[in-house]
Amino acid sequence: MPEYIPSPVEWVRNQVELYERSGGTEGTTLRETGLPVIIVTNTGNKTGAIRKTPLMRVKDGDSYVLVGSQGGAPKNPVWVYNLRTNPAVELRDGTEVRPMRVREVTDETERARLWELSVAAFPPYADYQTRTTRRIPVFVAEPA
Ligand code: F42
Repeated sequence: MPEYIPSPVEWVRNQVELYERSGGTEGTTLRETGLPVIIVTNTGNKTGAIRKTPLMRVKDGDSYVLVGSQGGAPKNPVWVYNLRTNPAVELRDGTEVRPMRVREVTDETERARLWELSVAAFPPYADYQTRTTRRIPVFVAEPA
């Protein structure tokens, strides 16, 4: 079994800990926004270790949209590279945990639709895109 390496960022690590310890009944929203969060368990592309990444919950039918916004920072979050290398993930949405497969969205029409859906679920994404010159990566997680 690969080892689990918790996030080096304290508030992120704490959110994952509470979310999982409570079986998905506590710690399921983003701070003061009250908006729902999912947890994506992914595999490190360099270490092979297990990583857990909380992201905003953007649902599209049975799928989820994963937005690599990182608050509009100049660089992609490193989980983006993990997902590009290892698309098999486990996705927790509240009390439900399911194996999923992730793909990066490259088709412009599809991306536009999913971006709109993402901004509707979490309005700050629009602002984050204006803060950075990089194109924010968008992935879809589909039931495996
Ligand atoms: N981030 C988003 O980008 N979008 C969201 O919608 C979002 C929502 C959200 C909600 C709640 C919450 O608690 C956090 C939220 N975040 C959101 C933040 C998100 O969970 C991540 O913390 C953030 O995107 C940064 O991701 P990161 O993968 O860059 O994390 C860094 C801090 C990190 O963990 N770095 C590790 C380290 O040791 O420095 C390395 C982690 C790693 O995966 N390493 C790879 C490996 O092989 O193990 C190598 C990676 C490489 O290619 O270098």
